[in-house]
Amino acid sequence: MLIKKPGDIRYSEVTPKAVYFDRRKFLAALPAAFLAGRELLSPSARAGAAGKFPTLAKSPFSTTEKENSLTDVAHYNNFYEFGTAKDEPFQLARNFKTYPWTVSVEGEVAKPRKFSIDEILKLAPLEERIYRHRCVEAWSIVVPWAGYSLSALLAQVQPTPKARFVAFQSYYNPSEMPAAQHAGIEFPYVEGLRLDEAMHPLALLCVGMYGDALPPQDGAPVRMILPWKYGFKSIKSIVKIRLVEKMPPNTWNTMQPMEYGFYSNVNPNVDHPRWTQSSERRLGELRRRPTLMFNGYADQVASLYTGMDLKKNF
Ligand SMILES: Nc1nc2c(c(=O)[nH]1)N[C@H]1C(S)=C(S)[C@@H](COP(=O)(O)O)O[C@H]1N2
Ligand SMILES: [Mo]
Repeated sequence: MLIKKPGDIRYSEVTPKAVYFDRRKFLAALPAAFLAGRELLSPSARAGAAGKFPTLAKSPFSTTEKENSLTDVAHYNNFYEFGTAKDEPFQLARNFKTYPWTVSVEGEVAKPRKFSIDEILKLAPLEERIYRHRCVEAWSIVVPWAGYSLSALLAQVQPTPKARFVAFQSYYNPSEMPAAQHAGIEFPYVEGLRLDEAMHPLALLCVGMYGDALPPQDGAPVRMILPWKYGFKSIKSIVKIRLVEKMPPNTWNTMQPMEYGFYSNVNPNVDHPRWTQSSERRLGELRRRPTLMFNGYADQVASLYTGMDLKKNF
């Protein structure tokens, strides 16, 4: 490791990529004097360095499939606020300030309230959930996420009988996210779920991956992971969750309604108008593998959609 003049160097420049993304190893390798100069770390790295997760319960929902590497997952992202190329978010989100952070949970609830990220971290025991996650663009990843079921957060605010959907909103600040204006979609990024989907135990309120806080480009400090739906439903860097009566808008459906629906359940039998959804490429592999109904989570979630025409409700 090359450390000459700490004042002149950036966090990312002193370490090879693999180490840069493994803060435990990174911090262990640092001399104490250097650690004292933590101003060198990006704000989110500072927050993350203090907040790694020592004990994560293993989740029965985890797949036993081979995990992708942290380096792969953290260098290949969709986060249009920080650019549309897959390798842009990792560079452009580097200084994204994700601490302190507040999520407002409001709307059709008996007890609306704002949660600080520290409160969110303590609300329920954090679990490690190794999920398959599939982008609508037909690449997929297997990631050990950290979090707990969104239902634990929703229980805190007590949805009223009128609440039938959940609307999510991402953070947006054009001055922190200058690349967003070239993305071709509207911000803030919004998403939605039916209340029963949001309450399903698989719906993960996610605060970490690979045993540590989320890197900014993966949606720090808190995002959704919905493993049976295409990746764009898994909204990043959430600031607002609103319980509502009517189906809320979701960004990609608003932009291209013929191409992206509200439900967006992974479905190998319903192609995207411009490409097949019947197969996918796991990040780091060349071969294509068949895509499974509900991304392989049919046993758990198919009953949510009983009686629905999934070709119409794509
Ligand atoms: N706010 C926001 N959330 C977002 C996106 C985005 O552009 N902005 N992209 C979505 C898409 S298309 C995918 S595939 C996943 C990617 O998550 P990852 O980069 O952690 O793999 O995030 C989703 N969440
Ligand atoms: Mo995606």
